[in-house]
Amino acid sequence: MSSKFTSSAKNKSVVNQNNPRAGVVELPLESKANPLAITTNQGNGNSGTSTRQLQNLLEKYQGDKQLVIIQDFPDPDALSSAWAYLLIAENYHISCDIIYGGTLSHQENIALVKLTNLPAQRYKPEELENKDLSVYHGCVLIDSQGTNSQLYSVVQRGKIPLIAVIDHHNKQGELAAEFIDLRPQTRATATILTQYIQEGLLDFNTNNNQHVKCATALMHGLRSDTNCLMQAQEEDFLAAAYLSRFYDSQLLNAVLQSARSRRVMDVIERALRNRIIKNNFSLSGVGYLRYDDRDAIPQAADFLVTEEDIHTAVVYGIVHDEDQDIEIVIGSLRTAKLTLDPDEFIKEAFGKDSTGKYFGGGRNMAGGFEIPVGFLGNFNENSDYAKLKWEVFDKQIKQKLYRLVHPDASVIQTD
Ligand SMILES: [Mn+2]
Repeated sequence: MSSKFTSSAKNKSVVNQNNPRAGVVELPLESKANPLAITTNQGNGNSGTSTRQLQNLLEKYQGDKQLVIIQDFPDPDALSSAWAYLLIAENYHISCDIIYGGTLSHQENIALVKLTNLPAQRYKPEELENKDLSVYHGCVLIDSQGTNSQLYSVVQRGKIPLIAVIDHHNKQGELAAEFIDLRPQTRATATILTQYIQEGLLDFNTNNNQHVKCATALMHGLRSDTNCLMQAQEEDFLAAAYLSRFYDSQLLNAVLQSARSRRVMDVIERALRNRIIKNNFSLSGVGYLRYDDRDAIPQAADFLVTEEDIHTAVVYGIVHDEDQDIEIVIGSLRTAKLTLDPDEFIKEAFGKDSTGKYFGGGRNMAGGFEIPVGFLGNFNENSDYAKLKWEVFDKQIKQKLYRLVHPDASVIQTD
């Protein structure tokens, strides 16, 4: 959101007087300038009209395929709003591809995309140029008016009609789109998309994982464009209040822990991909890690335990300590189950070493273990050997955990 509009709701009318480009004053001018436009929302908090007009548009284009373009360096508001549009459009049997021309540079954005599986694809302009665009019946600009996207001109040259523009930035120039919903005094595009959903374009449902993740993304987008709601206005708070019924606060928290490096994110991604779920336990081996990244293991466990119907997560990997040139299996347990004592669980699962010392233990809600790889350590330049070694440790740890998680199951059949 532009810094011009940092006023509170109280002095909104002052903004309108001082800046004719903002709010209701602009409406008649814009309508004239855009004879093609179905609507230009005045952003006065009553979005019902534009919601109905968007609905008509979506009904008209049922079965189509659309390109959703967001800015080259997408922020959470753009990413989440584009995703919400995609889900709404899907509801009307319109399939969308979300594209951007630059990179995801901020940790939080990488986190948002990876942790929610947000379906946005990066295209270099020349790549898009070589792509067959004729499969798309139209394009849509979200949280953008095309000026901050290298891809928009490629799409224009490809003669893909601009169907809709949904944005909260000041008007950047003339746009000939069938549906234009520009609301310069709305703090976040996520607020606009949330209003569409709330007004019936999509039936958000907490049992739908995608909806929960999208609501979480929208909450993040809304927060990040309003400086953690400190610059939010009534409509943003109302949108946030609505999203609060569906979003996953722990997932949002995971996204917000943005100090994590890219490699840490990769470990979390591996943990997500490799997880095995048994009796409400989520178990995941992440393979080899650099010593600097060992903290990724507890972070991954923190994240896995946030999954629906999971009360306990265990994540482990082989960490290489370059300084001492040793390898150690490091694992973390996180639990939300009050009756599970992590200390007892870890001690029971892994027992003691030859000197009588436990391999690990725990505290309230959390535990960890460290098992030296010892004689089998290193020599990982031989990838077959490294792979075999990981498989042995992975299997051994799983067997030990399965005894407690699923007492009847046996990992290795000996007959
Ligand atoms: Mn925005």
